[in-house]
Amino acid sequence: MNADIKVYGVSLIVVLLFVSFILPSCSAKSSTALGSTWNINTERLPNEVEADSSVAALIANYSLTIGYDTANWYGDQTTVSNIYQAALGCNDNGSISFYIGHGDNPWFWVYANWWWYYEQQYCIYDNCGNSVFDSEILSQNWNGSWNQFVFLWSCEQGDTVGGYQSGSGKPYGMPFAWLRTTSLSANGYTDPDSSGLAFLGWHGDAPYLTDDVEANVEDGCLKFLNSFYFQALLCGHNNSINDALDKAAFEVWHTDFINSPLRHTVWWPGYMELFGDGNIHISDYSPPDVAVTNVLPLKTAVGQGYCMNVSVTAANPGGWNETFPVTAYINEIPFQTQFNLTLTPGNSANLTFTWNTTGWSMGNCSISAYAWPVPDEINTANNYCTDGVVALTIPGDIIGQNSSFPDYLVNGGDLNTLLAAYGGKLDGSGPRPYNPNADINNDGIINAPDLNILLAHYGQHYP
Ligand SMILES: [Ca+2]
Ligand SMILES: [Ca+2]
Ligand SMILES: [Ca+2]
Repeated sequence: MNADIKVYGVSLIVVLLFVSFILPSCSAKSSTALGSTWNINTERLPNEVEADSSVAALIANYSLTIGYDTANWYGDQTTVSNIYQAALGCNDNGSISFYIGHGDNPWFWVYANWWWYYEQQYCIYDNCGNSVFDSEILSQNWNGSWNQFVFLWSCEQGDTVGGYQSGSGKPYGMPFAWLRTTSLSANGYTDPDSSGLAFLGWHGDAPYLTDDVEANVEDGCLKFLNSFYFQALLCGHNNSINDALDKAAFEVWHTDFINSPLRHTVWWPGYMELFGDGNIHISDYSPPDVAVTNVLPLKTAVGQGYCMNVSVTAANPGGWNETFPVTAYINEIPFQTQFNLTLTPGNSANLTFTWNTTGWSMGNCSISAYAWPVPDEINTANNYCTDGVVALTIPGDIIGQNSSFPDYLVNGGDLNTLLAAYGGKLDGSGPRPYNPNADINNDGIINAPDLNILLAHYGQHYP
């Protein structure tokens, strides 16, 4: 009796440990990344295991970031039982699974209904090389929940959705085994069904990630997978599976998925197949992201010692409320920072910066602005924006002889330009159109003070 209680107690603890590892919360989806190192041709491809392992780690990282219950079972932990767990979606509805390793589709003689049938089944392998067949996965207790999205990077596992053998009636096919349905669109990319489920696999041979399926791109498949999961998981709010396939293919091979080497068989005999519904999103996550989308100097000429305004558009294309500083630069030297700009997701704001040119040297200047990165921001390429060249020149030089751009000379052309704008107001209420260059003292109106400044410098030039 005591022994029974102990055994029961130990197994309860084991069950609790197991459950708490897999299921910290009942509602969360699970993400599993598996990979078998068995029989990888490391003589020819010495970096393959490292590449495969890095993809599993990357998927696990992204999955954690977006709130999946995550297990990275690459290598040793790609056991038969963990493959079953992954194929069950760890009992979490809407889960995702990834496996990389060898796959096969052997034929068997099967005796059923008083007859022998020659039938094909599909299998992948655990880390020791033990096969795990479609029919074995299907014989597990499913418990009523399963995966939403499965990606098996293995030979042959995308040959067919599967179903029941016409002879023996035995179930077959990995999409069937992992998604528990046989009614998946055979082309989930161009003809997505509305099942809410998707399966990616290889029809025929799958390349190693460090094989080059196209001449000019080294490790293209590795780069593709990295990019695909980045788009599908970390930017999943904006990207369906189809979007992620296209964006990843574009990043690696500069074409969409359907025209990429994953589908075009010039270099590689196999091709990738998407079954089911390419329109699903496997994540609703948008990473934190801030940006400067526009920089607009409001003049092309500013007289030395006077001020000019720069309009900067800052944006929040990410998925979170953000508060961040924006700095404006002349010739990459900061001249003003605005702190505590707060933007909600998808919104932008126009900021006005004022550059006081006192103490700056004359010459053509570039204008730029920078949104300081927020925590966990990934895309910092859009944080910096530069646009426009401004002449820091003699006060009164507002136009060139043969060009609208100032020429560092104050003469009749400048005077005429100012007079043509005389009375113009920034708010548009003046009798003449407002010419920002002619508003030398930057007070919003072109009038006597501006004219007097010009006249005081009339005839001057630089150098
Ligand atoms: Ca950014
Ligand atoms: Ca001039
Ligand atoms: Ca003025």
